[in-house]
Amino acid sequence: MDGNTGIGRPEFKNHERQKLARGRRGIDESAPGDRPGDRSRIREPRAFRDVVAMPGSVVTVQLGQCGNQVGAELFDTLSAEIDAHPPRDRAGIRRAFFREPHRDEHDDDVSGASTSYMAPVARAVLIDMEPKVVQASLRRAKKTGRWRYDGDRTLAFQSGSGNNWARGYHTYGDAVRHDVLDLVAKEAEACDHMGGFVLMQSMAGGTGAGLGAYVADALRDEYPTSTLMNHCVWPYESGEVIVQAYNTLLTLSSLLDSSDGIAIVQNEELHQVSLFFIFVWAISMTSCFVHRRA
Ligand SMILES: Nc1nc2c(ncn2[C@@H]2O[C@H](COP(=O)(O)OP(=O)(O)OP(=O)(O)O)[C@@H](O)[C@H]2O)c(=O)[nH]1
Ligand SMILES: [Mg+2]
Repeated sequence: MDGNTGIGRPEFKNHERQKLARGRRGIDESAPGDRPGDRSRIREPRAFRDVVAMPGSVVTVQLGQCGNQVGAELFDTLSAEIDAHPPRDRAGIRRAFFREPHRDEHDDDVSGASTSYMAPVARAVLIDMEPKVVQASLRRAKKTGRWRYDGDRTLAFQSGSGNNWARGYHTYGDAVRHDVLDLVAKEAEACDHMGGFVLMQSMAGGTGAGLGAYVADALRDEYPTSTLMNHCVWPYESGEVIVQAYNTLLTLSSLLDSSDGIAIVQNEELHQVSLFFIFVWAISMTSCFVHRRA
């Protein structure tokens, strides 16, 4: 006790002081035989351990309109990042998200002529029940001239899931399971060291949300030890799909069982960022893309 002020200061016995000091240094008290200064017992922060556990290549699966549009934007940004980095750092990013095309690989251009096309290929599988978004993503990537998608890693049908989560999960899920796993396996086999999967999808539609949840379950079954991350777009609070609240809830509850981590991006917040930071006043799903190139 401080005799002058009367303000209480806790008094510690010697062994209590040592215990406190060890606690501050992060030494695990519960482990037997620890000694002060024994650095092997200092706890490693969990987040860092998780990050270094995923150093290999990443296979991205883009699902539905949103997943395909956001995925194309991701690869475009990554390819710009590669150019912006010093040469010694480029190889790491490139190897993680892109693969080299085969020497004899050719690509038919719009005019039908076969041209040698040696741009890096995104390690991606593109899935949508409507063909137009997948086709637009392929064209858009090719137009950049810096990277491209592999046209053989796409799966599209003629009609979407109509914002019906159950249709995406149960009807299309069972129907396309084999094809999806086959495409993903081909892309995974093209990696020297596969670090894990990233699924990109919205939570409000039928394909990205419903089929996306099904694909996450299927990948968890097929690759039980691989890291599986989901990048999900949370819908606007109102004014979009009438069943968006149900679709979002169903997606979240399904991904909680299968995914190792869910990164959620809210459309409301994206809207604010576009408005106040990059000054896009008439926002559409392609505004940011147009703005960056303006
Ligand atoms: N941020 C962002 N959100 C998008 C984009 N495209 C669609 N969305 C959002 O995605 C939700 C609708 O999901 P879609 O991806 O269009 O639906 P889908 O997965 O194709 O499913 P179906 O069309 O029902 O087969 C809505 O909340 C949209 O706001 C995009 O490019 N960017
Ligand atoms: Mg759609």
